[in-house]
Amino acid sequence: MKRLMSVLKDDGVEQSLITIIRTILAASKELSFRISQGELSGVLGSTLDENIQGEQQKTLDVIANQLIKELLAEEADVKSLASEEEEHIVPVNETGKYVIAFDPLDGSSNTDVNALIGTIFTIFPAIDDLAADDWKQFNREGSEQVCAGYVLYGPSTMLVLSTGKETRGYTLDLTHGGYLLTHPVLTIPQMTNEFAINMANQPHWHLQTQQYIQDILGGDKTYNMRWNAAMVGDVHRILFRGGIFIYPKDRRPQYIEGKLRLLYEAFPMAMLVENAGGKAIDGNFSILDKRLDTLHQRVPVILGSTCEVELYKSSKSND
Ligand code: FBP
Repeated sequence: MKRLMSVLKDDGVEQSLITIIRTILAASKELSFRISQGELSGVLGSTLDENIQGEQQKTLDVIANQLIKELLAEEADVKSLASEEEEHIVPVNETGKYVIAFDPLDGSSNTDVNALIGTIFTIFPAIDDLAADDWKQFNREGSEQVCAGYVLYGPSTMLVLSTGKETRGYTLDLTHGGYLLTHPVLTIPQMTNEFAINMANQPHWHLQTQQYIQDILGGDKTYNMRWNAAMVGDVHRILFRGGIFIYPKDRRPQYIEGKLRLLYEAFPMAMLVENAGGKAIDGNFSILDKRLDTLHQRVPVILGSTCEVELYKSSKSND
């Protein structure tokens, strides 16, 4: 099986971008090992601190953030970093060619129950005439990403990555510690009967989501539901067998623009899904056409099998 580095070279990916991807994945291998050790490695539990989102930080959130930040800070071609666990952007090298944003540990509520968690990342070309500490390095449209990926820490550790062409899947080979190409081209089926949403939030939903769920559960077609409470887990399933993932905006004050963050959750997942033949919208508009206005901005996320996303989009919405 082909190794990741040779696939990236064959895909014509620039050496400095390959080096940055390799660095992120070096962190993921250490995280994969520590996560697999669970209680034995002291990575479980919570800290007493809250992150910028007002969420209690898990020990793994802090460990993953520190590890990825430290390794990327040693790379000459990194200009700036942004992370779910950092309030402000982190300047690295004024002459760096790329800026990287990441969710160091997605699915935090799963860490202590041995369920699916992951690391999500996205890479943009740096803006030369802006300083490394200028947040406008990330004031970008989703379509400007040159690389998006996630690592899923599950029964096996898997990487899903796109550098602008196909979305490919790799499995971490524990015998030699490298990622091997196991899924050369991931393609999302157009049709599906599987949906993922946190049904507990139904009382707070707007009409569009109420209508869509009512229509699919009340129609002739039989649907099934799945919810991993970790976006990486739900998107992974959709990339492999189709489905629709919905985290809509709702009436709760903290979620009037949805829960998930545009920069380091929605943008990279939208690129991976759309390069696998799926669709990603905010309820009406393409997520990749959106521009980031604030670093930790939230956005409604509806993504997956194209026909189903279109069905959601066409659901009655004016309430
Ligand atoms: P973080 O764990 O990175 O904060 O991500 C948010 C998230 O855990 C997503 O991965 C997941 O889809 C969603 O929140 C689960 O939300 P809920 O707890 O409402 O089901």
